[in-house]
Amino acid sequence: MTNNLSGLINLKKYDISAIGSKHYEALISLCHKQIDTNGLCLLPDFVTSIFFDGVISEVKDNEEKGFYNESWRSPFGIKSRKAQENSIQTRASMKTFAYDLLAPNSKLRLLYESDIFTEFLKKILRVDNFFKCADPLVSCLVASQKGGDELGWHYDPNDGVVTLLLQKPDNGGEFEFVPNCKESINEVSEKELSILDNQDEDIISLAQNPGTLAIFNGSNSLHRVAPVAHNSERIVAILSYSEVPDFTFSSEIRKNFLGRSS
Ligand SMILES: O=C(O)CCC(=O)C(=O)O
Ligand SMILES: [Fe+2]
Repeated sequence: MTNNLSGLINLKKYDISAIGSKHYEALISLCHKQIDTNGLCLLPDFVTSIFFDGVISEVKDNEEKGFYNESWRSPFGIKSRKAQENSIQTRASMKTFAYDLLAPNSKLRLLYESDIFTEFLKKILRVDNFFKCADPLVSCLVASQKGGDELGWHYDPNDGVVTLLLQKPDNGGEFEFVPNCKESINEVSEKELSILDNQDEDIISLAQNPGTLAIFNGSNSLHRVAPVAHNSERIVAILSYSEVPDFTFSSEIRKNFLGRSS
C-alpha cells in the first residue's frame, strides 16, 4: 500500500489526498455531475507523461510476455436472456499484460495499490462497498490494441469500470457509447440494433488523450473501442474493483484474458 501520490497523480489539478477540503468536495461533485449526465466521468491529465511513458516502457520491455486473444461474444452478456435468444456477436481482440508483470515500483502498481485512490473512486461511484481486487493477474492489467484490433459493442456485467489511457492511437480506437440505451433485459430493441450497426445518431465518440482517467457505468450503456487503424496502437490500463474484499477472478477468466491461470 502506498499513500504517497506525488509523482503519480497530477496533484495540482486533482489533489485527491486533500480529503474533506473544499477543493476535494468540488472535484467529487464535478465527477458526480458527469456520471449523472451520461454515466461517464473523464478526468484529463490525471497522470503526467512521466507516468504513462514509464508504464509504456515497462510493457514494451515485456512485449513477448503479453497474451494476444481474439474472441467473439454476445454484446448483451453471456448469461442474459437476450444472448440466449439472439445470435449477434461482437469481436474483442487485444494483447494483455498481466498485473504480475508490473515491477514493485511501477507507477501503475503504486497508483492501483493506493488506498487514497481507491477511496476517491468509491466516492465518485457513490457505493458503500468498494475494494481493489486481490487477483495476481487481472486486478490491474494493461491492454494493447494494434491495427485492426477492437473491443466490440457490449454492456459490462458491472458498473464502475476504471481505465487510464496510456497511449492514443494515431487513428481509430475511439471510445464510443450510447448512455442508458438498455430498454429491456429480455428483448433486443431497434435502438440496440442500430447501435450495433454503427448507425445510431446518439453514439458519442470520444478521442481521449493519454493520461485521462475514465470511470464508466457500462451496465446500461452499450460501448465499444472502435477498430484501431493500421500502424497505430492504443494502450490502456484497466483497473478492477469489487464490492467484496480480496476478490479474485476465476481461472477461466484469467485464461481467457491472459492465457494462463497463475
Ligand atoms: O478500453 C476501454 O477504454 C474500455 C474497456 C471496456 O469497455 C471494458 O473493459 O469493459
Ligand atoms: Fe466495457
